[in-house]
Amino acid sequence: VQAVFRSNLSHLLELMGSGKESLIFMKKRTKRLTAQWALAAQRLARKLGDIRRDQKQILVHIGFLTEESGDVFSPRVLKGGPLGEMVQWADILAALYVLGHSLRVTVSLKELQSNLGVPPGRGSCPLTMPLPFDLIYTDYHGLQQMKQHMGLSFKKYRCRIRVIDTFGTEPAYNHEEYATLHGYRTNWGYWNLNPKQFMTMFPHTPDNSFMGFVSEELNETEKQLIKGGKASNMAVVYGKEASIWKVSGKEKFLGILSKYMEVHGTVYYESQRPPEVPAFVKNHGLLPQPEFQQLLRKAKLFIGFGFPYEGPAPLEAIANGCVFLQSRFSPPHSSLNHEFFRGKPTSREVFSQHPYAENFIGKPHVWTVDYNNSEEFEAAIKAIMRTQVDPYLPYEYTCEGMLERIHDFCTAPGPAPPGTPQSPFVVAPNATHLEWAQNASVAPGAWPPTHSLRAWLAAPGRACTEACLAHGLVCEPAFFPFLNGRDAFRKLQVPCDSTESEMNHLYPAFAQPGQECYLQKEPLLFSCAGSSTKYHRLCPCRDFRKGQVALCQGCL
Ligand code: U2F
Repeated sequence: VQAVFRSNLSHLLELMGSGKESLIFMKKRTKRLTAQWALAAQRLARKLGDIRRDQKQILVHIGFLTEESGDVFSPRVLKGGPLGEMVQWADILAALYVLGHSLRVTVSLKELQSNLGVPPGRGSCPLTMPLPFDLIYTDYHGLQQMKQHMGLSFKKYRCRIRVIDTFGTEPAYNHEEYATLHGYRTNWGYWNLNPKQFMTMFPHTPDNSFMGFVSEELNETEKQLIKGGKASNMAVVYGKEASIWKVSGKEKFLGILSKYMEVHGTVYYESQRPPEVPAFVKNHGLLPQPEFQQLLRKAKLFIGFGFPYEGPAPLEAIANGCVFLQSRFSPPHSSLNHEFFRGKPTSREVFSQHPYAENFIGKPHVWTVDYNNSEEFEAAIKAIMRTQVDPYLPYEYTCEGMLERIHDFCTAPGPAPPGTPQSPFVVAPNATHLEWAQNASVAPGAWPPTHSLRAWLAAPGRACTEACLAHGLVCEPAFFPFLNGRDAFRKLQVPCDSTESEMNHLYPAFAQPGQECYLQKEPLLFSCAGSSTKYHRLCPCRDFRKGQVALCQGCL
């Protein structure tokens, strides 16, 4: 069956079920964004022309909302608890539905079992039975439940699973044997999936897929209206839960801020002002999403206190014409030194509250400063008050951008099979850089197209994620197989005295002392993330579209 774009979301709202506060929040959001989704669908349809798209049977099992995994989120929806995950799931559902796929949505173990055809109450089903879905979107909780209740089918069909994983899972943590042997085993990880099956909220590492979410897009008239209506001395604090306001040094930097601006908050409270919120702050209490947006439209500044990490709110603030001010983390936070990230299957270092805002948006919309340095902080406030900024939303966070990206995931044939034979390279004048020969014979339909491959030998201690970015490119793990051979080393003029093939998430790589070259033995361990001062890593990079980093320039 061919997939047809949909613009009426009322059936989706029915599919989403009801009862839980989290579902109510998600449905309100979907309803509010219907017109935006419809418009985006129209635009993408025009762009794609008459490309044939197959309708997929998709199960969406939202594990963290099931009672069986504790559902700690739903009771906190109206109390300042996290909403980012619900924002994202609402948008995933909307995107898949608008693309014309056939959806089932489950938020309990019972519903999951009945959709999978597992007899309830019998625990796991020992037999492999046909799976009536082409794809299953779930999260780590859902994955656990499926493993417990699908029996052998779980293994058989696991390539159909997509795991929504906010902060990402690096290959070293995903590979069971490797994680166990080398200390990368965590409570979440080692599922031996293809790392691309994990889908993140922001484009953290290209080892995973970038799912994202959306923020409301403004038309020109609205943008002008907002610019005209800004109160230049109004700041809103990022933090809907009182605990976020317990931050050291707050008196000092909030004191400076309040000299220049009126400080507003949207902190949840029961009957009286939480003691963490100073008296000079005008607290509106937790606001419903549309009212929160209205507040952002009036404000000049949205200021973060360091937590929550990587949420949707800063993008909304910037889309509504605010400047986002956040603290720089030095040293960076990671699973090695911070409670929040401890046990998460990633060693990514987070250099500020919102690295995406810092690196992909930046000034004049985003200022990242040291809050302990009063001069730097005060100078930033003064500069921000002087600058005029336009509302800005990166394309990848618009409805159209999200549809375009997911459409691509659904249709792309996936990474080239490991062990693809070596293909011709051209050596760039600078011998540390290879270009894929334009006329190289490659598998038809391979994605991303191999002509976008650029290979670099990274400096010691540098991860491929960074090495590629330093050249204005992104690391593309699908291209690792093309670099994993003697041929690639030779073309890069790397003098290998010996070559060994081993399991190591940093390989292919070159070690200077001893002139040894190392190849990757285990395709699941190809990883853009990770570095060691011992190795020059061999990095596959590709170009990307500005505002849609998941896609390369010539690949739609
Ligand atoms: C992030 O979770 P949060 O949900 O805490 O992220 P936020 O950026 O604070 O906000 C999410 C939404 O809350 C809305 C706002 C955002 O879309 O419009 N909101 C609101 O409705 N009313 C208000 O008064 C204020 C905000 C992240 F998303 C999660 O994945 C992480 O688990 C969590 C911890 O790092 O951070």
